[in-house]
Amino acid sequence: MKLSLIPLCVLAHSAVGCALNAVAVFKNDQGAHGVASFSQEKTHGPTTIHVEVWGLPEGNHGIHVHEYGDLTEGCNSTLAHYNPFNKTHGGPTDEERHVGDLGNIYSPGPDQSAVLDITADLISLHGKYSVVGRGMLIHSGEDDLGRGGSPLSNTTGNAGGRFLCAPIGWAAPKAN
Ligand SMILES: [Cu+2]
Ligand SMILES: [Zn+2]
Repeated sequence: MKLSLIPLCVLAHSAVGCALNAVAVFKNDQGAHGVASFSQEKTHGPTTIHVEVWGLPEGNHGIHVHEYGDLTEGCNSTLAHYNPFNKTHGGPTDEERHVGDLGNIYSPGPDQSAVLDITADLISLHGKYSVVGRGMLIHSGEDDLGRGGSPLSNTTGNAGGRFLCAPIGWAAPKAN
Protein backbone atom coordinates (compact mmCIF):
# COMPACT_ATOMS: atom_id res chain seq x y z
CA MET A 1 0.00 0.00 0.00
CA LYS A 2 3.02 2.21 0.45
CA LEU A 3 3.46 2.66 -3.31
CA SER A 4 0.02 4.21 -3.76
CA LEU A 5 1.20 7.24 -1.78
CA ILE A 6 3.43 8.43 -4.59
CA PRO A 7 0.79 9.14 -7.27
CA LEU A 8 -1.53 10.54 -4.60
CA CYS A 9 1.17 12.89 -3.49
CA VAL A 10 1.83 14.01 -7.06
CA LEU A 11 -1.82 14.60 -7.88
CA ALA A 12 -2.78 16.29 -4.65
CA HIS A 13 -0.99 19.65 -5.20
CA SER A 14 -1.28 19.67 -1.48
CA ALA A 15 -0.25 22.56 0.71
CA VAL A 16 0.72 20.13 3.43
CA GLY A 17 4.04 18.36 3.46
CA CYS A 18 4.34 15.57 0.95
CA ALA A 19 7.76 13.90 0.86
CA LEU A 20 8.88 12.53 -2.50
CA ASN A 21 12.07 10.76 -3.52
CA ALA A 22 13.61 10.26 -6.94
CA VAL A 23 16.81 8.72 -8.27
CA ALA A 24 19.06 8.67 -11.34
CA VAL A 25 21.51 5.78 -11.85
CA PHE A 26 24.50 6.53 -14.11
CA LYS A 27 26.69 4.14 -16.07
CA ASN A 28 28.76 4.62 -19.20
CA ASP A 29 30.97 2.60 -21.56
CA GLN A 30 34.17 3.96 -19.93
CA GLY A 31 33.27 2.29 -16.64
CA ALA A 32 32.09 5.40 -14.84
CA HIS A 33 29.01 4.95 -12.68
CA GLY A 34 27.10 6.55 -9.85
CA VAL A 35 23.82 7.61 -8.32
CA ALA A 36 22.00 10.91 -7.81
CA SER A 37 19.33 10.85 -5.09
CA PHE A 38 16.65 13.54 -4.82
CA SER A 39 14.52 14.17 -1.78
CA GLN A 40 11.84 16.83 -1.33
CA GLU A 41 10.26 16.91 2.11
CA LYS A 42 7.63 19.57 1.45
CA THR A 43 5.56 20.21 -1.65
CA HIS A 44 6.91 23.74 -2.11
CA GLY A 45 10.19 23.28 -0.26
CA PRO A 46 13.71 22.80 -1.60
CA THR A 47 15.00 19.48 -2.93
CA THR A 48 18.16 18.02 -1.46
CA ILE A 49 20.36 16.19 -3.95
CA HIS A 50 23.13 13.75 -3.07
CA VAL A 51 25.38 12.64 -5.92
CA GLU A 52 28.12 10.03 -5.70
CA VAL A 53 30.05 9.01 -8.82
CA TRP A 54 33.08 6.83 -9.58
CA GLY A 55 35.30 7.02 -12.65
CA LEU A 56 35.20 10.78 -13.17
CA PRO A 57 38.51 12.31 -14.28
CA GLU A 58 40.08 14.67 -11.76
CA GLY A 59 38.61 18.16 -11.68
CA ASN A 60 35.29 19.94 -11.89
CA HIS A 61 32.48 18.60 -14.02
CA GLY A 62 29.32 20.49 -14.95
CA ILE A 63 26.17 18.88 -13.60
CA HIS A 64 22.67 19.74 -14.78
CA VAL A 65 19.11 18.56 -15.13
CA HIS A 66 18.40 18.46 -18.86
CA GLU A 67 14.96 18.65 -20.48
CA TYR A 68 14.31 15.00 -21.28
CA GLY A 69 14.99 11.60 -19.79
CA ASP A 70 15.35 10.31 -23.35
CA LEU A 71 18.54 8.33 -24.06
CA THR A 72 17.61 7.04 -27.55
CA GLU A 73 20.57 9.03 -28.95
CA GLY A 74 22.62 8.61 -25.80
CA CYS A 75 23.03 11.73 -23.69
CA ASN A 76 22.36 13.95 -26.72
CA SER A 77 18.62 13.27 -26.73
CA THR A 78 18.25 14.75 -23.25
CA LEU A 79 18.59 18.02 -25.23
CA ALA A 80 19.20 21.34 -23.39
CA HIS A 81 19.31 22.37 -19.74
CA TYR A 82 15.85 22.27 -18.15
CA ASN A 83 14.76 25.91 -18.47
CA PRO A 84 10.98 26.30 -18.16
CA PHE A 85 11.24 30.02 -17.32
CA ASN A 86 13.38 30.97 -20.31
CA LYS A 87 16.41 32.22 -18.36
CA THR A 88 20.10 32.52 -19.16
CA HIS A 89 22.56 29.87 -17.95
CA GLY A 90 24.17 30.53 -14.56
CA GLY A 91 25.56 29.06 -11.37
CA PRO A 92 23.46 27.17 -8.82
CA THR A 93 22.91 30.21 -6.57
CA ASP A 94 22.59 32.89 -9.24
CA GLU A 95 19.33 34.79 -9.58
CA GLU A 96 19.50 34.34 -13.35
CA ARG A 97 19.89 30.66 -14.10
CA HIS A 98 18.20 27.64 -15.60
CA VAL A 99 16.17 25.48 -13.19
CA GLY A 100 18.52 22.65 -14.16
CA ASP A 101 21.76 24.50 -13.34
CA LEU A 102 23.46 22.66 -10.47
CA GLY A 103 27.03 23.92 -10.94
CA ASN A 104 29.90 21.45 -10.77
CA ILE A 105 30.82 18.20 -9.06
CA TYR A 106 34.49 17.92 -8.10
CA SER A 107 36.28 14.63 -8.61
CA PRO A 108 39.56 13.93 -6.76
CA GLY A 109 40.35 11.34 -9.45
CA PRO A 110 38.79 8.43 -11.32
CA ASP A 111 39.58 5.87 -8.61
CA GLN A 112 37.90 7.86 -5.87
CA SER A 113 34.31 8.89 -5.42
CA ALA A 114 33.16 12.35 -6.38
CA VAL A 115 30.46 13.58 -4.02
CA LEU A 116 28.13 16.53 -4.25
CA ASP A 117 25.47 17.54 -1.74
CA ILE A 118 23.25 20.44 -2.64
CA THR A 119 19.99 21.98 -1.54
CA ALA A 120 18.32 23.15 -4.73
CA ASP A 121 15.49 25.60 -4.21
CA LEU A 122 14.34 25.58 -7.86
CA ILE A 123 14.33 21.80 -8.29
CA SER A 124 10.96 20.20 -7.53
CA LEU A 125 9.62 16.67 -7.63
CA HIS A 126 6.05 17.99 -7.37
CA GLY A 127 3.67 19.54 -9.86
CA LYS A 128 4.09 20.70 -13.44
CA TYR A 129 7.76 21.67 -13.06
CA SER A 130 8.76 18.33 -11.57
CA VAL A 131 12.13 17.07 -12.79
CA VAL A 132 10.99 13.42 -12.57
CA GLY A 133 11.21 11.98 -16.08
CA ARG A 134 13.88 14.49 -17.11
CA GLY A 135 17.60 13.80 -17.53
CA MET A 136 20.54 14.13 -15.15
CA LEU A 137 23.83 14.97 -16.86
CA ILE A 138 27.49 15.08 -15.85
CA HIS A 139 29.87 16.69 -18.33
CA SER A 140 33.50 16.04 -19.24
CA GLY A 141 34.50 19.60 -18.46
CA GLU A 142 33.88 22.38 -15.99
CA ASP A 143 30.76 24.53 -16.09
CA ASP A 144 31.94 28.16 -16.18
CA LEU A 145 28.62 29.18 -14.51
CA GLY A 146 27.95 31.65 -17.30
CA ARG A 147 31.08 33.66 -16.56
CA GLY A 148 33.53 32.20 -19.07
CA GLY A 149 32.98 34.69 -21.87
CA SER A 150 32.76 31.96 -24.51
CA PRO A 151 29.81 31.84 -26.93
CA LEU A 152 28.52 28.79 -25.01
CA SER A 153 28.76 30.34 -21.53
CA ASN A 154 25.21 31.66 -21.63
CA THR A 155 23.60 28.39 -22.70
CA THR A 156 25.67 25.45 -21.46
CA GLY A 157 28.43 26.94 -19.32
CA ASN A 158 30.79 25.51 -21.97
CA ALA A 159 31.00 22.30 -19.93
CA GLY A 160 32.18 20.14 -22.82
CA GLY A 161 31.06 16.64 -23.74
CA ARG A 162 28.29 14.62 -22.14
CA PHE A 163 30.06 12.06 -19.96
CA LEU A 164 27.31 10.45 -17.88
CA CYS A 165 23.55 10.72 -18.13
CA ALA A 166 20.50 9.03 -16.71
CA PRO A 167 16.76 9.55 -16.57
CA ILE A 168 15.37 10.69 -13.21
CA GLY A 169 12.74 8.24 -11.94
CA TRP A 170 10.71 7.70 -8.78
CA ALA A 171 12.78 6.00 -6.08
CA ALA A 172 11.51 2.79 -4.55
CA PRO A 173 10.71 3.04 -0.83
CA LYS A 174 13.69 2.12 1.35
CA ALA A 175 13.35 -1.04 3.36
CA ASN A 176 14.28 -0.18 6.94
CU1 LIG B 1 24.40 19.63 -19.01
ZN1 LIG C 1 22.11 25.92 -17.75
